[in-house]
Amino acid sequence: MITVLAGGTGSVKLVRGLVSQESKVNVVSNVGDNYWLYGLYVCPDIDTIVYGLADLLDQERGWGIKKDTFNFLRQMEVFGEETWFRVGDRDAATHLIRTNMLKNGKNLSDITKWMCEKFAVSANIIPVTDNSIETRIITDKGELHLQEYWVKHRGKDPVEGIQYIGADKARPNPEAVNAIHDADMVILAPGNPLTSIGPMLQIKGIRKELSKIKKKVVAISPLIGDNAISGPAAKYMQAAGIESNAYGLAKMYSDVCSNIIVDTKDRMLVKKIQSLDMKVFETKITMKNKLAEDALANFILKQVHV
Ligand code: FO1
Ligand code: CA
Ligand code: CA
Repeated sequence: MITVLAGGTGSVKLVRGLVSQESKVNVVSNVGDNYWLYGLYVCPDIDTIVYGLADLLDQERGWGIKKDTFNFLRQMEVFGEETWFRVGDRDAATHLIRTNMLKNGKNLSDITKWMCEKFAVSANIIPVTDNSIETRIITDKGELHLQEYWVKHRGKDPVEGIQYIGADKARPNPEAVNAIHDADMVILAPGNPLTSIGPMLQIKGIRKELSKIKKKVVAISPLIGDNAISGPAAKYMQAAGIESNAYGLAKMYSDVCSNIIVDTKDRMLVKKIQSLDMKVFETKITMKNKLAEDALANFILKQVHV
């Protein structure tokens, strides 16, 4: 049994590769990106994994449902609402039903389980906590919710820091703790280390459980050289005072993780990472197609012995 800690867009390809090769996969999902929109509770990372595993994900965008329509959003525009967050019609149904279930007293874990059944997803998707965590980006103009910074303002302002509101008080999902404890291997997906994996590591119970079994934890770098394969990871790492390369990542994860997979192009960082008492594995980490997703998943499952 393997357990993956995952964000959304940067993580879904690897999660899909792993699920195609391993029968029992737990996905512990970030909730720091979650966002209230028009009274609807949107959970981008959970939904990206669910849609990705259900083969419904719009792969080009990396979020939302493929071939979705946007009539609901256009009507909200007519009503004078802001429409920078592009919720599709089918996607909106997901948020609406989830919000209703929350209002009827169900917790996010149970709702996510129900959602997996409805979308015929076999992996066990576990929100890292049922409490609220909000990732906030601090800029020179003030603090913004991650979605406002990245989607509304297109990530253009310089970043001064990152905060996880609620993380220190959040109770880890007991099922997530067990999934980490019982796994033969725990994988930190190549999601954004600060906004996808970071919020989960900020929850004390999760961090503690990982540190106990760190010999079994394998991180996949989302960076090649000084740059992220996609998204703003490098910018956020620099803002947090972390070197934006595989070494900086390894150092950031060194309390919770003893193994890291880096791209073959980062060979020159291997010795330096090993000095952190970490095992380093080299392979091609970009996943441009299904073949590459499966190849990386296969490498992790067959070549990395923990
Ligand atoms: N990302 C965008 O860049 N623009 C959008 O309009 C957008 C809409 C959206 C709707 C539903 C959903 O689940 C995710 C969506 N995302 C969108 C992606 C999401 O905001 C990601 O969490 C962030 O891009 C940060 O990883
Ligand atoms: Ca995300
Ligand atoms: Ca076991």
